[in-house]
Amino acid sequence: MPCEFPDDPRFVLAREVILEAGAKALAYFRDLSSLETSQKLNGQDVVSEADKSVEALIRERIAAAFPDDGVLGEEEGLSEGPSGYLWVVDPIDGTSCFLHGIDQWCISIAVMRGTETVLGLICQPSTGDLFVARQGAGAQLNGRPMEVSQTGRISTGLLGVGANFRIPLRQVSCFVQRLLEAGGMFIRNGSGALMLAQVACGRLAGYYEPHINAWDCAAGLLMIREAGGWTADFPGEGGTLLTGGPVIAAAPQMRDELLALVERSLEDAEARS
Ligand code: LIP
Repeated sequence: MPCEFPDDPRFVLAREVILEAGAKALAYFRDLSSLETSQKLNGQDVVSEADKSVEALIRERIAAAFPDDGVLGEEEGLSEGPSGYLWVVDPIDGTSCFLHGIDQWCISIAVMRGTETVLGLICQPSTGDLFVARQGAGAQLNGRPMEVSQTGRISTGLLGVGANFRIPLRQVSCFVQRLLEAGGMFIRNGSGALMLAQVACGRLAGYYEPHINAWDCAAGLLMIREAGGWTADFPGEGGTLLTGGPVIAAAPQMRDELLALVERSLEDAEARS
């Protein structure tokens, strides 16, 4: 498949690196028995040598080609650079599925120039899907233009919902209740990046997670905007790239319905606290 944006040297490198990193991650995925893991927040928030090794590879390739660029990675954090470009990297997004042998995981790479995300790439090695976007130049899935759903509504579309232990659990349970009461349905696979990519290509009608990290969502949010979708500001009021924040994204016809459900569910959660 030809390079989608061959005139952008950072995109050309990012594309080469995400495919190389995907092959490395897939090799680990096919032999999980000897993989060393360790807990972060709790038993549901685990990191493995695969995450660390894949991020190290990505960082090495970026440093060799663009030594003055900064990198923000899930496992090694922020390395600043003087160029004004920042690479935002999740080496394996959907670590939980990955470690349980379920193929719902991906690699996510975004490139920011100043405060703007200008490139986004998400690769799902188990299916071979490569989602890409460049600011102002559209979004593509496997080399073909992609666009958000034109018909999905809360009562007919499928919504991605993220859940984690970084926020009060009521925020998730209250949202799911509101969604089901409105006739909607959700899936959760533990990979915010992959769910956002599925919104960008029209498979999901939208995505909500009360808290997500920049490395999970930067690439996917650009794709959704370039594919004609709506995204709430990230990380939102009071948040930073390092703290993260809520993520809300939808096909344009779904925006108002989804926003109303989010706002009402947060009121419900507050009332139960
Ligand atoms: C995951 C995110 C997901 C969130 C999970 C986890 P990881 O990232 O993509 O949205 O719900 O708690 O943070 O840890 O698999 O890279």
